Amino acid sequence: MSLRFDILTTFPEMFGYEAPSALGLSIPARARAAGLVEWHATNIRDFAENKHSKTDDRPFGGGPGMVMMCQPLWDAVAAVEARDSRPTTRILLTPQGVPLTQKLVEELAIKPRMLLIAGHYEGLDERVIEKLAPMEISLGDYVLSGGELGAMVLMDAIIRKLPGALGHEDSSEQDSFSTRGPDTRPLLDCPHYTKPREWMGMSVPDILLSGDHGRIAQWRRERMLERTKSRRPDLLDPPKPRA
Ligand code: 9D3
Repeated sequence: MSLRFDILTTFPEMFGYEAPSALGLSIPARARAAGLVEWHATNIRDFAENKHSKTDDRPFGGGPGMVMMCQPLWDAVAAVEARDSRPTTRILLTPQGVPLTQKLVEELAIKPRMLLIAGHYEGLDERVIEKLAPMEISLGDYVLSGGELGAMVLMDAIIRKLPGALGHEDSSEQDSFSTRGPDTRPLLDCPHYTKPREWMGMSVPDILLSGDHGRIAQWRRERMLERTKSRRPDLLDPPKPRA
């Protein structure tokens, strides 16, 4: 059975199946057309039981911004989870979450069903987080306007790991960040070239035209190490002892 994502958001239009949604093109669109994945965006607002279908309110204790109320989200989760018999892995996109890594993507890519919660406010009322007990995932240390783009990034990364999602089955194994050195740590990718052989006075490294696949593989490996050393030395550092 195919993977099912449900997204809870106050901006469901961001997840449209056709362009301009980022998921309406490229690999996610192909995977969906092939029946490998489906996604359904649901408006949390449809579940608000107050007069103006409000989903947020001012924070107790004062301060800027709005806080997402418990009731609409709680009822939205219950309704959406009942639409399919498979249990969901609940995920909240939040700056307070664990940073998304390829390792986490690969762990999630084997789940049958995920419920992604994207907030667009200062945050959710802590009590509904406690009750829902979702995994909390962050995209990294910068500020987004809301969790929706985070949800799409996560979905994209997961979808391309599904068996059959890529044209050639080995290409996701070759990714930067799943490419393993002899010591099992990931390396950055090497440079790539295509036609023409000469462009604006710049030529392609001779070795790539040599036909010697052994030496080409060795050259690529060296470039990967060199780039990783200069751009991402952190990837070559010995793993830090856990706190
Ligand atoms: C004043 C504190 N702000 C936190 C840095 C408030 C705040 C800003 C932006 C709370 C939420 C948001 C919206 N961001 C997300 O929902 C979000 C996010 C992000 O901002 N950065 C990285 N990953 C993520 S996942 C969801």
